[in-house]
Amino acid sequence: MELKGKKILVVGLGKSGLASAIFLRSKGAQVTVSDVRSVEALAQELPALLDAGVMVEAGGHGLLTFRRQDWIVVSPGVPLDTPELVQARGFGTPVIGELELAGRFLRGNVLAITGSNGKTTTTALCGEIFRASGQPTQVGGNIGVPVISQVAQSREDGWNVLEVSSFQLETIVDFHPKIAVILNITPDHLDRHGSMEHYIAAKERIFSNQTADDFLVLNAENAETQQAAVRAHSQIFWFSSRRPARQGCFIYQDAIVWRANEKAALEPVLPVSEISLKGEHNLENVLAAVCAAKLAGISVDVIRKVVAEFRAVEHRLEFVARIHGVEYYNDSKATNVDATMKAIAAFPGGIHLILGGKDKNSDYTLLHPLLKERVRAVYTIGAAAAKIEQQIAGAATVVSCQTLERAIEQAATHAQAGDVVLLAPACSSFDQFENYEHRGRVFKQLVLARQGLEAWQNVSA
Ligand code: UMA
Repeated sequence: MELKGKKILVVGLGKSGLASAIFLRSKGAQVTVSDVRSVEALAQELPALLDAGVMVEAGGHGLLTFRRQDWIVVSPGVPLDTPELVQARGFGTPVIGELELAGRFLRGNVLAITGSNGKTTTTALCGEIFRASGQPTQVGGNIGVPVISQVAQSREDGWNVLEVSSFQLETIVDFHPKIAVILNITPDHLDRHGSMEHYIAAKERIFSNQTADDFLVLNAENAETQQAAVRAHSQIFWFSSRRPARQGCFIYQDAIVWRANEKAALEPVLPVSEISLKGEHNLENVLAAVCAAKLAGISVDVIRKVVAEFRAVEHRLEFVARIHGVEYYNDSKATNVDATMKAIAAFPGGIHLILGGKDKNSDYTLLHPLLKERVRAVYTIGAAAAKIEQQIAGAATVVSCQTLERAIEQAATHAQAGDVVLLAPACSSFDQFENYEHRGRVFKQLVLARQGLEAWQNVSA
C-alpha cells in the first residue's frame, strides 16, 4: 500500500485514530482527522497532530471532508453506517479499519484472538506464554494498544499476539492471522451490528483469509463456533472443557492434555488444580491459550509454568478486598449478559450483584435461572436500570441504586460474612463512566475506601 502523497482521512480521534494519523503522516501521506468531539474536548490530542502536519476537523464529520480522499481509515468505535462513510463508499472511496492498515505493514506472525468473552484474558495469557518461550512478542489490539502503533517494532522472526473485536474485524480486507482463535460467540453489541447474524459474520471474518496452511482454534462447546467450522478453510483445532477433542486441547483425568491429531498420543500439559483463575469460562480461556501455544511449537514446560503463575487480568473477575468476611470482585469487563452469567457461575452462591449501565439491546431475562439459584440481591445502576428491573422481576430481590457508590453501600449493608459483592454489570459503561476500565477503577476505589474506613474505625474503637 503506497501512502506517500495520498490523501487519507482518519475517522475518530481516540487511541486508534491518533496512532493511525501519526503512522500515516510518517509515511508521507496527507492526513486529515475527523471527530465528532469539540476542539475543547480534543485539546490533549491536538498539539501533537498539528505539529506533525495533520489537519483536524472537530465537532462533527463534514460530507466534503469525506469526499476528497484516496482512502479512509476508520476507528473501531465508529459505526460503518455513519452517513458520511456510507456516502464516501458510494463514491468508491476505499474504507478500511486501523487493524487492516496495521496488518498491511506488520512484520512476523499473527495470533489473533476474538470471542464475545474472554478475549483479553486469553490474549494476555498467550502473550506471557509466547514471551516466556523466548520469541520476540508484542501484545496489542482491542486489549488497549492499537496495532498500528506496534508496526515499527514488529519483527520478521516474532509474534504479534492480538485481541481483535467484531468492530475491528468488520473493516478488514486482507488481514491474515497464522493462528486465529474464536473463544465463543454469544449475543453482544447488537446495538451496533443490528442482528446476531451480522455479529457472527463479523466475528467469522477472522478466518476469511486463512488457507490450509493456517490454524483455527474453536470452542467445541459453543454452538456458534461449532457452526463456524463449516465455513473455514484452515486446519481446525478444538478446545473443550467437557469432552475429548479429535485434535486440540481438553480435560482428561483432571489435567489439560493436548492431542496433535486423531492418531497422536495424549500429551499432558498441566493439572487443572494448578490454574489459579476462577470459573469454568477461565478454564476455557486457558485451554484455548494452550492450544494456540502448542500450534506455535511452544514446549509444555514453558506453558505449564506460565499458566500456573498467571493471575486474573484487571477488571476480569478481579479480587478486590475482603471486608467483614464479604469478598468484593470487580468484573467491570462483563459488559454483556453472557459474561455476567459466567461471572455468577464462578461462585456457588451468596452473591450481591451490581447490574446496569448502557444497554446494548440485551435480553436480561436470560439471567433468571442463575439469579434464582445463586444471587441474594441485585443492585441496579445507570441508564439500563429500568429495563433490567422489569426483565428480572420475580427472579431476584432488586434494590434500585442509580449510582455505583450507592450500590456498593447498599450491597455492603445487606451482605453477610461468606457472601460476595460482584460488579458484573452486563452493560457497557458509557452512560456514567469513560469506559469499563474507569468503572472498574471507581469500584475498586470505593471498595478500598470502605476497607480503609473499617480499619480506621477498628483502630479508633
Ligand atoms: N467518534 C467519531 N465518530 C463516531 C463515533 C466516534 O468521531 O461516529 C470518535 C469519538 O468521539 C472518539 C473516537 O471516535 O474520539 C473513539 O474511537 P474508538 O471508539 O474507536 O476508540 P479508541 O480509543 O480508538 O479505542 C479502540 C477500541 N474501542 C472500541 O472498539 C469502542 C478499544 O477497545 C481498543 O482498546 C483500542 O481501539 C485499541 O485497539 C475498547 C472497547 O470497548 C476496549 N472495545 C469493545 C469491547 O471490547 O467490547 C469492542
